[in-house]
Formats: sequence, C-alpha cells, structure tokens
Amino acid sequence: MRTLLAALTAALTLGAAAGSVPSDAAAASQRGSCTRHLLFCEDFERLPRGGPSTLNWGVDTRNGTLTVERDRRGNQVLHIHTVDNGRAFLRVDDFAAPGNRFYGRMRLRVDAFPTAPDWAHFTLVEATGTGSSEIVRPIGGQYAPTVPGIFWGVGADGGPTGDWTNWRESAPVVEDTWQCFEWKLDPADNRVAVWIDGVANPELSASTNKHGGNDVPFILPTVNTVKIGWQLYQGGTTPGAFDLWIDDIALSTKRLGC
Ligand SMILES: [Ca+2]
Repeated sequence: MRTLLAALTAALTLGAAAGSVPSDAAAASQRGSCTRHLLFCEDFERLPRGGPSTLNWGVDTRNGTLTVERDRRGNQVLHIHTVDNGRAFLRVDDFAAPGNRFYGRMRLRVDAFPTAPDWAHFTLVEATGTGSSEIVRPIGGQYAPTVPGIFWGVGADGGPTGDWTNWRESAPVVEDTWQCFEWKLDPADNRVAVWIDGVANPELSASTNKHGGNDVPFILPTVNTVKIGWQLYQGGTTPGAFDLWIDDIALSTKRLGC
C-alpha cells in the first residue's frame, strides 16, 4: 500500500508539474481523492450531478447556486455561480480539529474576478467558532484600484480587529486557471498561513499582533464551522456574475500538499 501511495504521489506530482487540469483529474475520476483519514473531505465523485444532495455538508446561498458537474475528463467538481453581491458556500458544520489546529486544501479555478466597484471584496474560505467573534478569512481578496490589480489577502471581520483584508501585491489573482490553495489555522500565536500551488507566501499570513486590522490582538475562534465557496460584499459588480469551480477539498491535522 505504501508503494502504491508513493507511486500515486509521484504520478500526482508529475501531473502537477505538467500543468494538467486539475493535476489528478484522471486518477480522481476513478478513485477520488478522499483516501486518507481526514477531518473533512469532499472530492464530489460520489455525489449525483446537479444540486448537491449529501449529509456530509450544508449549503449557504443567497443569489447563488452550487452544482456538481462533470468535467471533460470525467472528474466531478463543484460549480459555484453567484450574481452580483451574492454568495454560495459549501458549509462544514460540527467541525472540530484536535487542539484547534488544522490545514485546509482545495483546488480552484475562477472564471473572472471583480474589476468594479472599487475595493470589491470577495471571500472563498471562512472559519468561525466559539471563544472569539473573529470571522477568519484565510482565502479571499480585493480589487485595489490604486494599483490597480486584484490580489489575495488574509482577512477577518466581526471581531475586535475589525473588517480587514490584508491584500498583497505579491499575490495577484490568476483567472481561469486551476490552482491549489492551502491554508493553516494554528492557535499557537493565532497564526494563519497560506500556500498557493505548494508555495508559501509569508505575506499571506496573520498572527496575534501582526495582521491587517485594528491595533488589538487577533484571536482565533475554536473553529466549528468552515465555509468554502464565494461571497462578494458590494453590489454593482463587473462582471455581473461570478463562476468558479472547486475540487478536492480537505481539512486535515497535517499539511496535505497539492
Ligand atoms: Ca473531483
């Protein structure tokens, strides 16, 4: 089994290096990616196509839809569609990580990011829980008209640090391309970290006294809910609707890689 896993890992790595889309699409269509012990996993392979029907996660939408689709290779993915400032999330309820420390991983392709209104702000991953009112947003971004550009940034809202998105010019978004996003939430120093396509970006991070909000400590909640999808907060967007595809979602006590 170990040899098989090693071979699979090697195959996946080669696929990633070759830039196939997504890297394990062919393999995933046959065996799925939920093969290890994980806190949560969804590869969409066992779900009927169409509106999601599962007991493993919930749906949180407003002016948005979630649809399980099959791509050209037979791999199943989640299509997220929202209109203007709508939202559509897959919601993991009753989540609990040992020691409140966990990693997340997903593959993602976004058709187009907002170029209006100015400072259009979007969130793809949100973690909430008890003990702190911070709504932690490890994966999100913002259109910055001053650069101009659209950039990823760690953010939060709802807590003492306020509403902030620490977008970084070192992390420009890439449209219409499958990428792998990983994040970590660690109660040690209340640290948030992000990797894109396996590469850590130290600017995509937050910790107790180093974050993008008010000058007060940033404290992670004991996470019991994780939402993955898309929300944009301002109305009057360009484009008028948003489409993205997500696959191979996993939450784990260990970093999974891509
Ligand atoms: Ca899949």
